[in-house]
Amino acid sequence: MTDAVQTQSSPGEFKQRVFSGIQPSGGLTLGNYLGAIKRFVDMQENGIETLYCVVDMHAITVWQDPAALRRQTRELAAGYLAAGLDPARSILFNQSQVSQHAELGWIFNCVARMGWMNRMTQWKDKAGKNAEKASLGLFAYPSLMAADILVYHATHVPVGEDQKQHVELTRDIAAKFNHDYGVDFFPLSEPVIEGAATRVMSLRDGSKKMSKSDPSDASRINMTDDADTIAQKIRKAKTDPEALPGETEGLKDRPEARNLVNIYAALAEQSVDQVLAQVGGQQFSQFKPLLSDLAVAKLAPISGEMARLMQDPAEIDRILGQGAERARAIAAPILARTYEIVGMIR
Ligand code: AQP
Repeated sequence: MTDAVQTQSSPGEFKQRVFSGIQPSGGLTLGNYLGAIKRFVDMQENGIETLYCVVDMHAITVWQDPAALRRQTRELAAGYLAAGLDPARSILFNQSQVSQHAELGWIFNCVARMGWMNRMTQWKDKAGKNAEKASLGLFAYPSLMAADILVYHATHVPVGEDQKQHVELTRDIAAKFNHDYGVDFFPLSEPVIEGAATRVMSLRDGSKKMSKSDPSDASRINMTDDADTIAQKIRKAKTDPEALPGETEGLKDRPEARNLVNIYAALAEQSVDQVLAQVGGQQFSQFKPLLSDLAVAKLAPISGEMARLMQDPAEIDRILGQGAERARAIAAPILARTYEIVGMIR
């Protein structure tokens, strides 16, 4: 399908290609939408080649009930489609259908260093004090993520702020591989972290990221929440007693207020300054209903479409299968060349 795969060149000479993924480790949140999917759609509209993956192999680094994993994989694919990703223009697939990810992941396990993995914030957050009991997969997660990106020689990776460190590690792995084998084979991929909501915070705690696996459902807005639930969660969102400031500077040291304004700005596609010019001086009792109305107006069409798509799981599976075939056509020659560089007889 592609004639653009480059198997030898210096990092600067790679064709622009975008790759990103989301784990089907729960339902999609507003954080995933604003920090990732909305950006995925923007990049698709820019005419660059785009691959978007449901990273099911990452999801099982923590326990997933098999039936729930299947449902969440389809629901995430439905979220991609409902938000505007077009399978004719973007390659949409689930990771486990393209075995090249796991194969390159193994090679990168042998390139990456234990110390690098140990320094990953997500590893420390997720394994915490129970590192001894965490899966080996959770520890090696960033190495598989590097393979996800580099098996396509992707040059750009749209992600939320929390994934920046993993994309930087991907660059380190690419650079070490290139150095160790004396090649300029893998590009140094760039994270693309843009927009007003690159880090959407929990509605219950402005110092914690909004996350699909947070035990508190009230901490997040799920893409499948109905209008009443969204309004209720925003009404109960933690705030402070002050009125909203007129300028961005006034949000300093007010994490909860900053979070709600950032969410508003991202949904309204305005800058934080523009939003504050309109709502500065308002109490939260005035601002929260505005935010609810906006969130419902933006999210309801997406959740409605997700529900419609979920009624035909066979069609979702067909789209993922077709995407996987196109993804394999790009990944296979890059992996084959990698094996050759490493010295494997094929
Ligand atoms: N709160 C967030 N704000 C902005 N962006 C976010 N992303 C996740 N949460 C936020 C972005 O969504 C993409 C997919 O993330 P992921 O599913 O691969 O893993 P994650 O970052 O660990 O997301 P979650 O929701 O917190 O999942 P769990 O709870 O399973 O760990 C990434 O681009 C991420 O930056």
